[in-house]
Parts: sequence; C-alpha cells; structure tokens
Amino acid sequence: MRTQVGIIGAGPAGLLLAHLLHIDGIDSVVLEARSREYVENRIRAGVLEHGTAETLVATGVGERMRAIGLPHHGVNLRFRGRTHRIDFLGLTGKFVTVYSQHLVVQDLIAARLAAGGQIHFDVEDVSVHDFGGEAPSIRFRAESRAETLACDFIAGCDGFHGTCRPSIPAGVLMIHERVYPFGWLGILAEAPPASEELIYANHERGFALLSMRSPTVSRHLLQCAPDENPEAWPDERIWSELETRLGTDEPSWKLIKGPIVQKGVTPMRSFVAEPMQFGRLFLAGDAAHIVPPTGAKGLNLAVADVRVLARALERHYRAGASELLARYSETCLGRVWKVQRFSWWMTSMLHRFEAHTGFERRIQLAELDYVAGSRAAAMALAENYVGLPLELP
Ligand code: FAS
Ligand code: PHB
Repeated sequence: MRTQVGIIGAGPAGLLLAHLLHIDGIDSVVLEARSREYVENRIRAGVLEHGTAETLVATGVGERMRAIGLPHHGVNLRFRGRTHRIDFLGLTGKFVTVYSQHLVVQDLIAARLAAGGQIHFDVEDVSVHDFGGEAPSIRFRAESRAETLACDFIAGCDGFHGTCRPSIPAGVLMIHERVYPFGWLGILAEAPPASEELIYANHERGFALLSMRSPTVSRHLLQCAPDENPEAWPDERIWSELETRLGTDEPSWKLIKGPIVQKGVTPMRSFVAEPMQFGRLFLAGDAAHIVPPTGAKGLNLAVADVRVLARALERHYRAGASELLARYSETCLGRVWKVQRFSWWMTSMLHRFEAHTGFERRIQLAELDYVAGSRAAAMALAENYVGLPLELP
C-alpha cells in the first residue's frame, strides 16, 4: 500500500486532517485501532470553539452541527451561591457551539467515506518506521494480514496512549507534565439541562459543572478523587452532590434529574511533549498534549494542530516548499502553551485543593470575585474560552 500521508488514529485530529488534506488534493490513509461503532459513540468533549465550528462549516462538514448544535453566547460562574454570567457575545462578538465530539467524529467519517477516503478500522500491531529518513512506513495487521503502508509523511493522531509519541527516539522529547490531585466523575442523563448555558461551580465540597448535549440530555461533571470508582457513586449520591455543589441563592432554580445513561471517571493532567515532530513524523492532538477539560480545549486544540499541519503539507506538495513543515512544532506550541495556561488557570480557580491553606482558598475566591466584577478580567476569560485567533503562518 502507498499514500502521501499515513494517519494513525480516527479521532477528531486524524479525521479532520484527512478531510483537510483531501480538500487540498492530498491523498491519505487513516488507520484506527478500534471499531467504527466504538469511535462513533465515544462520549468526550462537548464544546466547539468559534474557530472549530467555522472550520467544520467552511469545509463542508458542519451541516448537522448547524442544525442541532447549540450556540452558547455565554457561560456562568457560580460560587458562594451567587451566579455570574460571562457574556461571550457582548465581550468578543463570538460564541461557542455545544455539539458532542462523537457527532463531529461521525460527520467526519461520513464525509471521508463519501469522498472515497480510506479508513481502516480494527487494525492491530501498528508500528512506525524510517520516519527519520525520506521513506517512512507504517506496519499493521488488518483482518490478520500483515500490511505495510509506504508514505511520504506520518501524522501521529493516535491520542495520549498511542504508539507514535513513544516511537520517537529516546532523548529527543522534552516532557512537561502536571498531574492534578483530582479527576472528574462525568454523567450523561436523560434530563433537560436546568440552565440554558453551562454553569461552572466552585464549592467547598468541590467543583461541579452543569453542561449538556441537547435540550433533553444533560452532561454533568463532579470533581472526585483521580482514582475514584464510578460504582461507588449510585445515582442518588450523584444527584445529591450535584444539588449541593450547584446550590444557589436563587430560590426558583432547581436541578432536573433523570435516568443516568453513562458514568465515567477521567483523571486530570496537563501534558506537553516538545517538539511535536521528528523527521517525517508529526504529532497532533492528544498524541502531543493533554489539557484538563475545565477550559473545554482538548478537541479544539487538536483541530488547531491539524489546521497548521494541513496547511504545511499543502505548501510542501503544491509549492515544494517545506519551511512550514519545518516550523510545524514551533507554530503549534505557541498556541498549545497559551491554551495550557488557560486550562490550568480555569482548573486552579474552580477546584477544591485539599492542600490549600486558608490564604490560598481566599486568593482563589478573590480571583473569582475579580473575574465576576471586572470587564477586563471577564474579557480575558471570554476571549480564551471562545478560542484565540488561529495565527496560520
Ligand atoms: P483521540 O484520543 O480522540 O483519538 C485518537 C485515536 O487513535 C483513537 O480513536 C484511538 O483508538 C486511536 N489509536 C490509539 N492508538 C492507536 C494505534 N496504535 N493504532 C491505531 N489507532 C490508535 N476534551 C474537552 O475539550 N472536553 C471534555 O469534556 C473532554 N472530556 C474527555 C473525556 C475523556 C474520557 C477523555 C479521554 C478525553 C476528554 N477530552 C475532553 C479530551 C478529548 O476530547 C481529546 O482532546 C480529543 O479526543 C483529542 O482528539 P485526538 O487527538 O484525535 O485524540
Ligand atoms: C462537556 O460538556 O463535556 C464539557 C463542557 C465544558 C467543559 C468540559 C466538558 O469545560
């Protein structure tokens, strides 16, 4: 087998890259370890930055998102029982779209297959070879047959636990990491969200987030121990804790309960691997970096990476110029670290840290008071949340 760009991973990064390359007339093959059914139903992110939504629409895969996605013009911070709205539209002229990641994946797979794109699901034993030279290749097993995909470039879009990043020779990568002393217990419930916009709550007992997937499906998250066992959280305990942490002095406000259809715990870390490239292997998305989901950035950062990579590959094939490829990592890391900062800041401001002294707890509440009371501080939150402009070189 041969293609121009071999892509490992059919998550948002790999699929969007394949789609963008196709638009530029560049051939790719996507290799995915899981089944199509699995990747199309994996519940993860839920908020699309303004630029992400624009990219999907501009490249012809945003139709369903525009039809059923929920435009959100602001977000709420709740602490000490009071609710403070951050007005994205008023402050930035932009908004975000609530549209589940698994639907983005479905839309991209449908578009690729309709265009005759190659996506091999359920592949096994994927390994990458000779990417330090001019003729890289990917070996894998498909339907128990050993295959080799010869390509010009390899895009490692295989997530945090993938094979690409560990394949880069020892001593090349500098790893930056912070592991947080908590995780999130996330649920999906068949219950209308009790708020039109998201509510991020800082409470003595811990963080809580009221989010949603549609007018009838709620997505709620609770700070918990990083190794929490979801089975230790029967539905009643989850609803009771959400009611406490989302509690408000607005007497009419009430959380709406319903059948919990999905429950899971996600540990929380900040992680960056530098550089994001080696030879003809390019890392994108979670393969290169992880952010705590408090800033709703994971999926959006993957989109930003592959927009840079697609542009660089287009320049290489169309103009025979490889300066953008040479600067891929430098270009991406500029945004990656600004997004890491924002995600770390939102996480630090909103979560309960057992190790916090009384002073640190009061500084945290002062930070929230400042954001709630200052237009400049609210603007800083808003412009990061809707998405910083993507500076394509
Ligand atoms: P992905 O992990 O999505 O995709 C990588 C793909 O590569 C997977 O399909 C995997 O099966 C495949 N793969 C791995 N190894 C392979 C191999 N050796 N061969 C072939 N294929 C291989 N972000 C938010 O913004 N908000 C959230 O609320 C949020 N919640 C999350 C909850 C969970 C449980 C997790 C794990 C992540 C969450 N994220 C969230 C982050 C998430 O959305 C990621 O940022 C996003 O999926 C990144 O996309 P990709 O880089 O494509 O990686
Ligand atoms: C979600 O709806 O899954 C979600 C929303 C905002 C976040 C994290 C997760 O910051």
